[in-house]
Amino acid sequence: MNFELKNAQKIRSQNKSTIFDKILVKQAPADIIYEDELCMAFNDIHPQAPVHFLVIPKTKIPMLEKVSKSDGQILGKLLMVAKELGRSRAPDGFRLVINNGRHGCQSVYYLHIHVIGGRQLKWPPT
Ligand code: D5M
Repeated sequence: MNFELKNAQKIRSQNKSTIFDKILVKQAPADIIYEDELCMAFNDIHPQAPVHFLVIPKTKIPMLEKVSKSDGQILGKLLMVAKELGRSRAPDGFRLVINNGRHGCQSVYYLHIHVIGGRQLKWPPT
């Protein structure tokens, strides 16, 4: 069982501060590849492919199922940034993943889009 799967099995408070809260305010190190007033992208510490980075909003949302109608604009923004960075870093194609909750294998309760590429990916994901 890998680190993320093990972590995803733990029951946790969705309001607790996460490592991504700390990365956002530069209290924890990260390999930041993009930042603007609404979002940030940084390389995943446990990459699953040659290209594997995360895109997060600057306003905290713990998980996808907690988004509300008013979050539509930031969700669109995250997708646009993921698309732009994905296209330039993995020109042969890439995949976006949002893990949600325990069965979704979410280990960090701060909404993030995984962007994975740089090799042939398989389908279906298990
Ligand atoms: O994915 C959470 C992801 O976050 C997982 O792929 C590892 C990554 N992670 C955890 N800590 C860090 C730091 N400090 N820097 C960069 N990446 C990190 P999930 O979808 O919640 O399972």
